[in-house]
Amino acid sequence: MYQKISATLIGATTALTLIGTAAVADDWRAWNIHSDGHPNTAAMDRFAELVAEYTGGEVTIDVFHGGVLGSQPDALEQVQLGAIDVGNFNLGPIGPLVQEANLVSLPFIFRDVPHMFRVLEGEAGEILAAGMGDQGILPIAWFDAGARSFYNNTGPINSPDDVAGMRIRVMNNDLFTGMVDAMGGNGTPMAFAEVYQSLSTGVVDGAENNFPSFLNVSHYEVAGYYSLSEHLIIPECICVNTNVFNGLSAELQDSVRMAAEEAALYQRELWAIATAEARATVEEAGVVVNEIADKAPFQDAMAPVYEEYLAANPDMRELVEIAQSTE
Ligand code: GTR
Repeated sequence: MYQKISATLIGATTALTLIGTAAVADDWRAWNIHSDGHPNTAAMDRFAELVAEYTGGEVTIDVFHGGVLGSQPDALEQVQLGAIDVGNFNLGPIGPLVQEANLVSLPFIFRDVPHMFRVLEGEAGEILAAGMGDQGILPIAWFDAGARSFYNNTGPINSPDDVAGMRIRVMNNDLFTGMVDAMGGNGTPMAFAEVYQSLSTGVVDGAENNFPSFLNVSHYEVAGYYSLSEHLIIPECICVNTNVFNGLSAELQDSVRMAAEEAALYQRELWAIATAEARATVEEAGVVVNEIADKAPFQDAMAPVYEEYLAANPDMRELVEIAQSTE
């Protein structure tokens, strides 16, 4: 009799444990703005596979590609609210939500991509990540997004004067409108999905992006001049809703972080290849790509952007100094 009861009890406990385990399994909705053929799409698919594998299926991810869950600024708000759990985000549009994130959106703040990664891996990166986590958008890995350069349908840009008078689409962040305005142009914030049509109908004269995105969304078909200004080197993240992430056990958090870091290493490998390939493809298609012999006038033109920004956000001075003094 005793044996029978305890066997029943053990059975019940096991069943409860199983139910308990099933109940904590998390299904995440993931946002990705890119479509097939873009390295970040492959990296997000890899992230989802690795998360399922490393968590033994306790966390699963449905990745919605092509921005179908909404524009980037909208999707970021959805992450803050928890309606979207995770995504691959550019830090540019995070600036209006998280002051610290604007560090990486200051034009010419980084010397090159390796410098950007060194800053992210140091003290400035820690402060930035903490600021993002506090606002509900927790970065768990960093992607390479190369450098952004101007492209347009009028002619090559060699100096800030060539930007003067041009209407240039920028991502949603006052720093970017200020950047174009400081060259005498007209910075126009607009959702990524609207840029192709706006270029083709002349609503804007140009935009700015890296080679893989310029190719992937076919902007090269409607903007035949790409000028290597490399004015912004902005990282991207795999970012998770902070509460969703903190709600996981420590073990599951480690597994998800491990998956994100591995997916990011994969993304960086793909990125280098995709950048070279995309440049070759658009050049073959007839896009005129020009180097800019002297970028100093562009950097000089940014002095008022920094002055105005730091006057309005004095708390950011220290972070900017840490980044600039990072070797
Ligand atoms: C891409 C970036 C996207 C988006 C886009 C844009 O390079 O990967 O997240 O920010 O640029 O210009 O809106």
